[in-house]
Formats: sequence, structure tokens, C-alpha cells
Amino acid sequence: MSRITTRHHLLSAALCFTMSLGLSACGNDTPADEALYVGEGASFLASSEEGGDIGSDAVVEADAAQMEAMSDEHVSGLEGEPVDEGGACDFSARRAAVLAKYDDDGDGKLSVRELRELKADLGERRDTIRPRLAQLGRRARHWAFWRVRWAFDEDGNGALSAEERTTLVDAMEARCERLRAERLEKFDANDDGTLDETERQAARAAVRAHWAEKRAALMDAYDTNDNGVLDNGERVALRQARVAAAQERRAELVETYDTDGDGRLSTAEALPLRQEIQRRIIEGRDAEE
Ligand SMILES: [Ca+2]
Ligand SMILES: [Ca+2]
Ligand SMILES: [Ca+2]
Ligand SMILES: [Ca+2]
Repeated sequence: MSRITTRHHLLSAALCFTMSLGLSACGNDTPADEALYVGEGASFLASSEEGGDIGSDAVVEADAAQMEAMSDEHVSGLEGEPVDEGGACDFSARRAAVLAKYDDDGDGKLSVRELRELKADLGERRDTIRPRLAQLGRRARHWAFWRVRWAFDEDGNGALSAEERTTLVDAMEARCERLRAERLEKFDANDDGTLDETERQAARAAVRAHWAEKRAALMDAYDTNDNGVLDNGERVALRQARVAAAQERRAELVETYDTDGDGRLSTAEALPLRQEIQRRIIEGRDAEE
């Protein structure tokens, strides 16, 4: 997290505190909200563009239909070309893209009305990202972001408080910085701190090779009539296998975190799991397919 961001959050917390004593509820259209919601939008774009299984253990709270939807999203990711073009992760560029999208009058900031649009498109609940925001990236992975939001919704009420949202945005920004450093470490051949065209092409080729390998393994296992695509029946078999794996993982997680042994995770029991997922997110884990 940058120093400016930290200062911003302190200021934001102070504003919230002052306001909650007096006139209006915290979180309603203060200037600090702009950075926070733009950051959440940037976090959505980031998790959509990744190829991996970010936040996968959030499956602990998914029902069968949600597991199927996650499985479909995962398979679509493997079927389409990767959207990762080999560049280094840039969270501020994503923030700028979200801001530009909602800054209708072009004055470089979000008015109360513009900010309300962004908030509405992000949605109050975990499963609502509206098209205007969703279509801003090169692809939208709603379930990937559902899992991220699940991990930061620490009180499990299905919505993010200002504090939960701040933690999410800071974590996704830290993740981006980590992924950026990892990519530079691998591909910045001349050590100048950026990826030039040749270095970026090398990174892109590595991403594609990795994707192709995963895709080939998938086709090996599920393209039973060998026609090079997954037909409906093959897709059903794959989805069933993935849902079964997710259910198995859920059972393991409940086993681990259900300390009172009643077979389900209370909010208090789920908290250490949520924090473990947060840690993996911050550490840049599960980013690539
Ligand atoms: Ca504006
Ligand atoms: Ca919450
Ligand atoms: Ca370089
Ligand atoms: Ca329990």
C-alpha cells in the first residue's frame, strides 16, 4: 500500500468517525468514497482479467447452482484466449479506467450523481455487477469477484462495510504490486524496471503456453469424441466433476473450521478462513490458470 493511500484511508476513517457522531451516516458520498468505490471497480477488473482461481476456498458458502456457475466461468476462461497480454500489473491504470468510465462530464472527478452510478453498478450485494462496469474490462468474471468479496465480507452480512471495502481494495492493490514484482523478476531482462515490447512478448508467450497446457489437459480428459471442442454432454461431465471437487473441498474446509462441530460455519468460525483467503490474495497466489 502506498503512503498516499494510507493517508487517504486515515483521513477517510477520521471523516467517517466525525460524521457518524453528527449529521449524516458514514459512507454517503464523501470525497473519500470516490477513491474507495473506484478502487472496488478496479479490483473487479483485476480479478476478471486474471486466469486463475482467486479466492477459490470461498466455495465453502456456495450452493450447488453457484458452484455450477463458477465451474462454467472457469471453463469459459480456459476455452477463450487469455486476456493477459504480458504487461506488468497496474492498479492505478485500472482505477483511471473506472474513473473515466463514470466521469460523464469529464471534469476528472466523480460528482455525487456519477458516484451513485458507480455504486449502483457495483451493487449492494456480492452477486451484482452491472453491465456498464462489467463490460469495461476485456472480460468479466463475476464469480471470481464474488469470491473476493466473500473473503472480505468479514461479518458475513452479504455486503461490504466501508472498512471491509477498504481492506479489500488495499489487498487487491497489494496483490497487483506483488504480481507486478513477480513479473518483472521473471521478464525484465535488462533490469530497467519496466517491460519493453520484447520482454512483454516473452511474458505473453509464457502466459499462453501455460494456458495451452492447461487447456490440453482439460481436452484430454473431457473431449471424449476428440473433435477439439467440448460438446454439451462433455461440458456437463466436466461441470459435474468440478462441482464434485468443489463439494469435496467444502467438506474439508468445514471439517477444518467448524470448531463446535455442528456441521456448518458460523460467522465467527468462517472468519479465520476468510482471513486465510485474504492472505492468499495479498500474496498474489492463484493468479494464473
Ligand atoms: Ca465528473
Ligand atoms: Ca459485511
Ligand atoms: Ca525491461
Ligand atoms: Ca459450526
